[in-house]
Amino acid sequence: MKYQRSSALFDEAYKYIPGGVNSPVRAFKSVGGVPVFMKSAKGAYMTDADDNEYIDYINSWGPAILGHTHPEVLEALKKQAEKGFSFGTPTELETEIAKLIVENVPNIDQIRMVSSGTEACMSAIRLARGFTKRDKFIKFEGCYHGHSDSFLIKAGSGMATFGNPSSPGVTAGTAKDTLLAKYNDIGQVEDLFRHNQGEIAAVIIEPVAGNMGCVLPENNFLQKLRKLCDENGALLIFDEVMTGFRLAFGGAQEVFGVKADLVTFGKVIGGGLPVGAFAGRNEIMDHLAPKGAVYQAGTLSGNPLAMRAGLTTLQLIKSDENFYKNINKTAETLDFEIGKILNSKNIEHRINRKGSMMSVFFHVNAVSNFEEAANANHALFNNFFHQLLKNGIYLPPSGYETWFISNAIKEKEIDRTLEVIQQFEYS
Ligand code: KE4
Repeated sequence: MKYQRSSALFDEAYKYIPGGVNSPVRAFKSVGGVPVFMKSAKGAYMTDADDNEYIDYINSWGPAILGHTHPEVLEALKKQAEKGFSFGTPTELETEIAKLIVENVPNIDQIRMVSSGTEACMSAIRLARGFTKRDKFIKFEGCYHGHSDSFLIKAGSGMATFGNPSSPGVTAGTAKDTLLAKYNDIGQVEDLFRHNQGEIAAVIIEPVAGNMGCVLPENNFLQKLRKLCDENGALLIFDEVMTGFRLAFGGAQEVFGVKADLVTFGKVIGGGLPVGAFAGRNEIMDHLAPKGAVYQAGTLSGNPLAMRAGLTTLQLIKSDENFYKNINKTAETLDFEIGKILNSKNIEHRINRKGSMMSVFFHVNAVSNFEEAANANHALFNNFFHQLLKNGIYLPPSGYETWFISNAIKEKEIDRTLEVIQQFEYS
């Protein structure tokens, strides 16, 4: 692989864009090396500025679940663009996609569109606070809900204390209302409710975590959170920015049979265009402006291009009765075959997978929370990442991220991926 163009482009970008990127994870800081600049993508493949081609396991961090530049989405987007890009007025299209989502995702009556997952999660917490008239909320170490201040918090010393800012610019006043617990540790959540009685507005969780690598709920963790929230008058918020319309058409609520009070979305529902959303039952959503007093707004919320790309994507998924069976089967095959290869090389590892989300952790045999994810051998992952990259396979550039399988990845791509993994010298 030649990277001259990417290298030159990175130097140029570095002059005008902080760190040369518009989102930190793209800078390859975790895996090292020069980030590859992509110029086009189609189906299962991306092409970089040096005309190298890659099998894509990021798929824009989830949105390209159909594969890149699906012809029917492209056609629909072209037609929509000819009618105008954004009006700042209500449009029928927004109702059409809202109706489709409300009719197919359990326990929601209304949905508000925004332009990112960050906006969706930030707004959901504000709405939960406005609805419950409480200030604090619980999140889990290793879960990421976007970059709004309340979420950029690391664990304080001891679980009864408050969180601490994990980024400059986040105030202690903000951090004090964010409580942290370990993913899959229901005892810590019980303790937080006990130490903060009547003060906790919500628990927000990635029902399948994808931001510490893929980590699954265990021992009915979600069901136990539901019970604790009911007992303490707190709302349960499922952050389904990743899992929404990826794990199933009804998302994680459908897969796990657990009712959330608010659900956030992003990624897939915009088909690759900027989008986010949050949804819930009427009793809660009616508190949102202009109907209620909880304010939230956005110039490009529900804009026609993102709505058309998202609606067409959802319609294509819904029309294919084998869609989830197929992408889940692809992930299952990769999981099984990669496991066979690593076992044959006596490489201790853990592959966590749910549906079409998966991660490979090296030199650990179980990963159920952030601490265990951090104990994996990330130096080895970084070598693994670069071995695949130089052989035309693009993984998420961090051992703390999740692979997103698209419906465009088929036997040919699986075989090539396994061939390269087989050849890797694990040192
Ligand atoms: P955005 O603001 O990036 O659209 O969404 C924030 C967000 C919220 N909730 C979950 C569960 C998420 O995974 C995300 C964003 N995911 C990351 C991937 N780890 C986006 C990639 C990036 O930050 O560039």
